Amino acid sequence: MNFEITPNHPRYQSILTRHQITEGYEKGITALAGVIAQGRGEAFDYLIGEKTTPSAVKAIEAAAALLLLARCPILSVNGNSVVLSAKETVLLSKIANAPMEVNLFYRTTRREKAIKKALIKAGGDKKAILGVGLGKKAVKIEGLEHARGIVDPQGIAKADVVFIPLEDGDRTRALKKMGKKVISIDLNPFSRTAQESDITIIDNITRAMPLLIEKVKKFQTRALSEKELQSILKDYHPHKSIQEALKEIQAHLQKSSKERGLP
Ligand code: PTJ
Repeated sequence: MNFEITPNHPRYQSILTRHQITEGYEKGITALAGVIAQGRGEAFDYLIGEKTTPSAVKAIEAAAALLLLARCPILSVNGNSVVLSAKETVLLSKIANAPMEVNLFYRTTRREKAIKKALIKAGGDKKAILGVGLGKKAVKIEGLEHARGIVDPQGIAKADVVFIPLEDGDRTRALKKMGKKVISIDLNPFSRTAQESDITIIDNITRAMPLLIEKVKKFQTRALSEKELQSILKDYHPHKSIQEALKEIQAHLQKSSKERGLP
């Protein structure tokens, strides 16, 4: 599909993102439902004000601390996250020493392979990409029917911390039931994923990933101790963070109404 738009277009970023998702669909990377998911995300991004809010920054800091404290972290990758953040996912995987696992809601062998290829193209090491062509090696997550519950025994199955950008609620709940800590990125503060994760980053993946990388690097450069990382985590409360995000949305809507002269 032809894509002709210049960065001076007022909706450049949004149109570029939409293009990445639809192009991802044409290449067999993104699921058709991923196009809808992006639209849903965008609607919430409008409400948030299309910026990373203070509560999201706090959640990102807590996520960076948890990733560094993890014994066995893993980054779950799906069709949407890879087209929007392949390079960042690969970089985060390298610096946080967390392999990537292709874990799909709409799983097909073709999509698994296409996503792996996109991660390799973005600089990913083949050996750090799990969850592809598992066959009989696959482990089932209890409580999730057919393909949705398939995980890699060397990846999500044995991880203690699972990073799940743009996930569906059932899988978040199932991972929690398995005793794992879950970090999610989701623009919708009302989604079950957002409500049930240990850390919920209510922000656009395109803004949150670079910030998360920056925080991980900062904590590593400062050589934060386990105790210091634990104290960052202790300062974060998932439900309080969601409440703050809702207040930020309210404040943004009130400000926007005022600016437009609405009562
Ligand atoms: O690639 P697959 O087969 O694993 O499928 C991926 C999708 C995303 C289609 C699948 O997991 C799905 O259907 O997810 P949901 O239930 O639509 O949830 C996706 C969530 O991500 C929604 O709550 C959206 O608001 C949110 N979201 C969408 N785009 C973004 C986003 N959050 C952050 N940044 C975005 N760009």
